Amino acid sequence: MKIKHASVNICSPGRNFVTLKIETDDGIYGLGDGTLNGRELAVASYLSEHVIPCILNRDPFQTEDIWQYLYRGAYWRRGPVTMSATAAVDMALWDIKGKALNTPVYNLLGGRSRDGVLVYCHAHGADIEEACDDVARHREMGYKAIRVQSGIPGLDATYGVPKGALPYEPAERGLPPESRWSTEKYLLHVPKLFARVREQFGDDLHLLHDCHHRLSPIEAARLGKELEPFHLFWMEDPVPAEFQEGFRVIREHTTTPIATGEVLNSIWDVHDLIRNQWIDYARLTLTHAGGFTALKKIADFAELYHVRTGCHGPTDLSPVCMAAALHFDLAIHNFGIQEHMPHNKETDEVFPHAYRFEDGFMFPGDGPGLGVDLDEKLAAKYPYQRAYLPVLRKLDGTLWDW
Ligand code: GCO
Ligand code: MG
Repeated sequence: MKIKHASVNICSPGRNFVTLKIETDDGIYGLGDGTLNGRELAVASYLSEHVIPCILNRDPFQTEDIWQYLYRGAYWRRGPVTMSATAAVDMALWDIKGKALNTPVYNLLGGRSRDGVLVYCHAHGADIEEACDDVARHREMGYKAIRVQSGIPGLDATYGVPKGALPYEPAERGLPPESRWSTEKYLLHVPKLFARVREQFGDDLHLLHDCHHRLSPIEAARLGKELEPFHLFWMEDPVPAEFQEGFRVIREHTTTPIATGEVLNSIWDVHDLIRNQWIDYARLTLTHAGGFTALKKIADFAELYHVRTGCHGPTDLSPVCMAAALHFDLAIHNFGIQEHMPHNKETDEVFPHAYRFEDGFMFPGDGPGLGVDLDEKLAAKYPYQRAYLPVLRKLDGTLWDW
């Protein structure tokens, strides 16, 4: 079997998605997600201009060699654009392998290691009251693990709390919107939020929280310590993730479990975090970290140090990535949890899929390959629209991490 043709689809059924379709000479095709929120066209052009010409006529079963060719062979390595493009190829090739062998991708990764994939959802509210109502709503839907974010008194906007009733993360059309931030106000508020949630919902729910890269190591240490009585499943991205040594300071002060990695894209970015046991959960995604071939190696390395996975699963990754993540999560031994933000109706229609949610768990489906498709006709009705994530400044105007 040979790769005969490959094309990049860019569509925007509510938000932008970059999908690679690889076709073989015997009629099988595979899909890969290369979406990088706010930088979509860079990946699309990296694929069309630099990657596709190099993979034509290759054997799609050679996932290891093709991955090495795109990583080592390019001389320039790592980085979110490169790794997302490489991931799109890798994902599509595993999809092809599964279809060619008539088996779900999880069987190629080691087979099922569990019955279903534990997922966490997002609950949020403008204040503690509203956040608790949203926790109750998600618990009713069956979720066993819930991330909780709330508005901060004295701040107009904060991460994780959408404007109005919108369920989605911001990626706004036009130029990046800006909002203001105060670490002091945030640190005073979050322990009150979790004290209230635990009081109302008891000990059974897994609770998570995302600091979204905004604290210094010692501030994060303080927060982790103050959250200990509420035994969180994890505290996410306490400090900017590229500062690996910063996690040592946090670790020295608190037993609150730490998760990071959604903005990282290679094993080298988490090497120190894992081997020093500074984190508990690695959140890299299949899309941004080079696909199955790369993430399996990261997970296997992490397993030695009792670090588990917690793949990023926002709506700015397409259902192709979600499907791929579920196969991965089902198969690897050191799976921790999977993030689940449901896509909107239009996205689900453009990407028909076999995966499903039931009673707090997700299941990838047992058909061949990844079990997800792309309706190209429908996708054409939703053309790309430039959109950006917000930019953050402190109250005095200093640029900060969003
Ligand atoms: C999460 C993430 C997202 C990111 C988004 C950026 O934990 O789900 O932090 O909310 O902000 O994916 O594109
Ligand atoms: Mg996050």
